[in-house]
Amino acid sequence: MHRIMILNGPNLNMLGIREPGVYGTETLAFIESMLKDKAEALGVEVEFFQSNHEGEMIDRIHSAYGKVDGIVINPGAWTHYSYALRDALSTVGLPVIEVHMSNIHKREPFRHVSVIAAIAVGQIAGFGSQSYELGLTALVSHLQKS
Ligand code: CA2
Repeated sequence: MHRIMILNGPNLNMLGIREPGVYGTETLAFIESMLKDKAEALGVEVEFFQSNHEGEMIDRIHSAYGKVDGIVINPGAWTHYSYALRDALSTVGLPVIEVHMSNIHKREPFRHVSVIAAIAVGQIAGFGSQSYELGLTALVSHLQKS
């Protein structure tokens, strides 16, 4: 059975708690429980991790090496500037799907750039919490093809 890590970067622990207008009313715990159901339906195992600390996230990515088959990540604002996160993801050599709840391409110009996208299998943005489900589905079909 494929094992998938679902990662969330800074401030995403605040989903559903602050500014529901921007990112919706669902909490991260709720999204993770939806993803657990989706994973069961797809026949894969998932584990979740969220951090507001870049080094902690990088350590977690390193720990995925040899233990998981792929990564779905919403890197939050790190998306736009963290070469350290990008290097960590490319170092472990696992397929990565980048997801965003909002459509980063129709927001402020600094959000149009992703330093992660070039090392990802693909990017999904703009579908709210469904972006995660689409990302998980895309990763599973990628793993089944390879
Ligand atoms: O659209 C996305 O999923 C983002 O990755 C979310 C990040 C943002 O920096 C990216 O440009 C796009 C921000 C997450 C902030 O989450 C909050 C949750 C609740 C209240 C305030 C912020």
